[in-house]
Amino acid sequence: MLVVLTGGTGGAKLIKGLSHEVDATELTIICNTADDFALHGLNISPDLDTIMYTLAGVSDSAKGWGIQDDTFRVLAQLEKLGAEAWFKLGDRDIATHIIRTHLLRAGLRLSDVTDRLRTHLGVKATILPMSDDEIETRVETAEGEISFQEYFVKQRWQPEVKRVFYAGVERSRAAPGVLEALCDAEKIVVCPSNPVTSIGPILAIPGVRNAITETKAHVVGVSPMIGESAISGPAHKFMAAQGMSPSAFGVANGYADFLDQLVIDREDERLREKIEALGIKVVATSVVMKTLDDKRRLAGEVLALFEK
Ligand code: GDP
Ligand code: FO1
Repeated sequence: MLVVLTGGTGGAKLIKGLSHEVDATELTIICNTADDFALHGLNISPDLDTIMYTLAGVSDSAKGWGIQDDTFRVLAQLEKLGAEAWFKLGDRDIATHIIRTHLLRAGLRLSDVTDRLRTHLGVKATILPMSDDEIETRVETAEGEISFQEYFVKQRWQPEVKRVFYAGVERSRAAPGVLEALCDAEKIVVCPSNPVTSIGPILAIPGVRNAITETKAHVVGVSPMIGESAISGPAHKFMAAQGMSPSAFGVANGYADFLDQLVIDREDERLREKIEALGIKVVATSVVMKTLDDKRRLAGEVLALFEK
């Protein structure tokens, strides 16, 4: 059993590669839901959908989110009717949010809804939301506190980040199957996802960090950083705001209690010694994934680490 911890866009790239290298039924994906929010009365789970669309082969891989070749006619009409249009919901994507909202209102848990949606899309891998409870990443900026999507999409991650917290996490519970998957896993991959806003919320759920620290599984991480910057997006800003070094070393330090190995970029080779001093073995390769070949190659290299 291979268990993967992920956010949305960066994690999806490696998961795409992994899905070509392992039997999908062997794959359990634990996905961040702290970016979830409601808009136009709809429950939107961007990371779950990115992973689900990726595995279904319908994702827009150029944008990293949404459905390929989607149209935006509903959004145009919403805007005409005075609704907010900063979050670009595609017409086909909206169908997912309508069904999710309907089923949640009917009393189903997010984990049940996710399982139903992925089955309809023909996805064989198990996709588990990290929790069925509401947990929301809140970003404190100089201008006040905002949601993650307001920071990331509406404000294009420009405001200075002072602090990040996960509202609701203390009283949350891991979704059914999450702790069991971590305890029973032979192999765990921590995707090159944002350590603060994607992996951070998963680890903050009571019991999760302990499960991944105590598991007998071999735990391998992939760095989302090269030098002092994220490969894409604002992870370095979030890491700095949380007092972490914005680098592969910062990632290693943040995961030091459970990580056995970290895959870093060759450009970060100089960090090897410092990371290995934390008790984490380092593998340096190219961690940039542009093409499907890149994704498969990196996934193959990660999987090979479990065989050694
Ligand atoms: P989000 O939920 O959309 O933010 O998705 P993730 O947290 O899963 O991914 C965001 C992270 O992916 C960013 O910190 C990026 O640096 C990282 N990332 C994006 N593309 C790549 C890539 O090609 N290789 C690696 N190693 N990391 C990447
Ligand atoms: N990201 C954007 O930068 N702009 C968008 O308009 C946008 C729309 C969108 C619609 C559905 C969806 O599932 C994701 C979407 N994203 C958009 C992705 C965005 O939510 C982030 O990449 C993730 O939340 C980060 O985890």
